[in-house]
Amino acid sequence: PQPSVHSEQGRVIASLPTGDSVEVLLYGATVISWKANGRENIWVSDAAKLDGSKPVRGGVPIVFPCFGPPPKNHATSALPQHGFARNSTWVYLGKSSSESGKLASGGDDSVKLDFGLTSSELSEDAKKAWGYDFSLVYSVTLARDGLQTMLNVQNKGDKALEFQMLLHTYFRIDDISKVAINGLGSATYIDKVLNATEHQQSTPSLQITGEVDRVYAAIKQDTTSITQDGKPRLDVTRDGISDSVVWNPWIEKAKSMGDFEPKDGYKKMICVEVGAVDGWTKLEAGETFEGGMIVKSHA
Ligand code: TA6
Repeated sequence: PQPSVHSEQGRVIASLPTGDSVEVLLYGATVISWKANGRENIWVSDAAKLDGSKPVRGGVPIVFPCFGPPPKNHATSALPQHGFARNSTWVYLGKSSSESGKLASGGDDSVKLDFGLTSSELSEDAKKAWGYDFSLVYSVTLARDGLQTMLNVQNKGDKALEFQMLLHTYFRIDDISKVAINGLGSATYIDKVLNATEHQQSTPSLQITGEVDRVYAAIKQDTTSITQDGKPRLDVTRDGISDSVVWNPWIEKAKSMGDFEPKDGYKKMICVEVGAVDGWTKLEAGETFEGGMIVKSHA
């Protein structure tokens, strides 16, 4: 049997003969579910808006062209936090087998879904706030026990542009107190909980025992692993990008977000986000960038 893909009320759902599946909202091209060996790997808040009224709290929001609150006196200054990609409606461009994907061997054990967003499809506000001519193609490849998402950015204009990008993934885990994040040992990071001071991670493994909001830059090892009870759970490999953010809002921040439900949901999620957020990536006229993640789910 072949993979199956169908679209319904603003979302595209793909599934494999194994039962693995992925669901993508056209709003933000936001992955809102990825099931592998019968288990949901993506956390979405019970109060997440899925109607396009605000970015999804959970899933894999696409951060572009700026990460966090935009800087002052910059081309992105008038944009909302994390830019416009996650609150724009994307176009489903179609499916293909994914010979090209690094993740899968193609054939009937994988399927690639493509989504597009160009400057002409932006809201008037976003166009006014960031007047560049660009084309984004976001590919979501579902394979057995694996998910790959890649963002392709093309500068379609005649002047250089610069951007940041990040896949803001909310992974679902059983119990945050039994989770460790490995592969970031000895990397330096900006700690946004300690007013953006720079630190070096001393231990090879990071446990989450309170609010964590760290931006790791230029990480040497390309894979960051999430373990549960000391066993491998999710391996996140960066492809074409070398920065990562680790975020858990913990109790107070979870309380302060109206669309974060249940309030103790911070115990069931961990954001391990991959991107290019340390400084800005510059694209000359006509140039293209591609970066993303390959995630493996362990049974
Ligand atoms: O990825 C971490 C972060 O930048 C945090 O600082 C927090 O702001 C989080 O993103 C969520 O941002 P949002 O705009 O989705 O509420």
